[in-house]
Amino acid sequence: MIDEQQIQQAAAYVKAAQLVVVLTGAGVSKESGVPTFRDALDGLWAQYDPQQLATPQAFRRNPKLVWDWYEHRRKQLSAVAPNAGHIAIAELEQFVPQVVVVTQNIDGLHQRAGSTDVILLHGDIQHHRCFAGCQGNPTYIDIDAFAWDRDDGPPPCPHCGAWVRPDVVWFGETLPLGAFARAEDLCRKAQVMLVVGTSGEVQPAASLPAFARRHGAHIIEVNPNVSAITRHARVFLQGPSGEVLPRLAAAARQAS
Ligand code: BJW
Repeated sequence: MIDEQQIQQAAAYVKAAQLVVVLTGAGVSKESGVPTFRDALDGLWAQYDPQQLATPQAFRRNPKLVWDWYEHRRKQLSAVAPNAGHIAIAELEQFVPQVVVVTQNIDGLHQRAGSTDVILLHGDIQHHRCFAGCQGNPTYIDIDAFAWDRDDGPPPCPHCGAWVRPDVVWFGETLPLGAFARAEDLCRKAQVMLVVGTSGEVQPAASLPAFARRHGAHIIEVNPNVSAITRHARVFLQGPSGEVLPRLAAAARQAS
């Protein structure tokens, strides 16, 4: 149980800030019904390890398997909605001069909740591109613009015939051009970084809280569990983000 004093302390930092960077991970979407990255897979997918599927090597080895996993997750996402945590983050924009969400999530829920400035570090599951980057990297492909047998796995790229892949960042791949550089630049300037629902295990996103702290930001973490980020946190609000963030946003709104 988080005591009110911690919420008030975090709210005072938020209220005093000109720029708040909100770094999010899979935990922020947990209460929408989206499993976190390290949750065990269920149903047909229970035998697979997500860390083994989210790689270019896995896609090269078995494009249909990896494609079907993303199709399964896209279907899951069509049935979920932003939760109170996403909505509270979007509401911060009403009383903080600048709020930028830097998310590792590919689910689009921050945008759907109304956050207006969202940096996608790991891409977007709704978009697709050519695996070979044949017209320059990335070569985006609209998979609804042509027909193919959806039971066969990924379609061929209409330009070059290579596989089409989801526009996400797999292990060993570099982050989208400009996204990480902008996130780092904002971390240099932010007075507060709110870190929500990430294990802090995956680089380079995991390096951002320590970087922001070195540049003077107060780190506020929201997570039901201790993470690799907790040691950097000035305030650790230990609990699910769908409960903690509305309390934090309400306290910051009152204070302003
Ligand atoms: C709640 C909650 C509730 C629960 N409320 N919270 C330096 C050192 C060591 C390794 C590396 C390094 N630099 C690079 C690497 C390699 C690698 C890496 O980091 N590996 C580690 C595993 C060690 N990184 C990369 O390869 C990156 N690329 C790169 O660095 O390029 C340069 C380079 C190239 C070549 C060689 C070397 C360098 C790319 C990383 C891409 C990650 N992609 C994925 C998949 C995206 C697509 C998909 O979803 O399928 O992104 S992996 C996966 O992890 C996904 C996530 O965005 C990411 C982070 O996970 P996240 O969000 O933290 O989720 P979880 O599940 O780990 O944690 C959930 C948290 O929520 C927990 O803390 C819970 O407690 C909490 N929670 N309920 C709030 N209700």
